[in-house]
Amino acid sequence: MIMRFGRICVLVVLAMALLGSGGVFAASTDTGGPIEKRPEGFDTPELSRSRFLGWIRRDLSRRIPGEETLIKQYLDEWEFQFETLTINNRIFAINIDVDNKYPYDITLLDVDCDGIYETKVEEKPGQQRVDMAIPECVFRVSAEPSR
Ligand SMILES: [Ca+2]
Repeated sequence: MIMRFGRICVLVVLAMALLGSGGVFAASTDTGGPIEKRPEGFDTPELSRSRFLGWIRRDLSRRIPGEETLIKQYLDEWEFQFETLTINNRIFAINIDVDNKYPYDITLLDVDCDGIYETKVEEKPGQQRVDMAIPECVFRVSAEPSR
């Protein structure tokens, strides 16, 4: 089991390295893409019913001094791949693949760290990539004393 898991991790990391960026946080151009807002939040994959594939650290330190983003990749119960993006133990975005091809097609974003993903960015082939800012709240969380 451990051997098999290790191989999956390596494959995932290799795939990410070969294909460059997944998700909207890596490469970017102009804003103004297909961003949809829904105050009550969009549906997110159910982590408890998903299969954990592995994790990677993506160095975003050019954009975030001293911080690394932890990315956990999963297969959901319908075999769609998705990944969660975490800084300071806060998941702030979920990238979802709906066509089994990189890059990820949909990003759900929680812009105020309340656990509700009220922002959806859906990218279609041929469109320019959307560059979303990382929510400020993921950095504030760590500065607050734990209660
Ligand atoms: Ca929110």
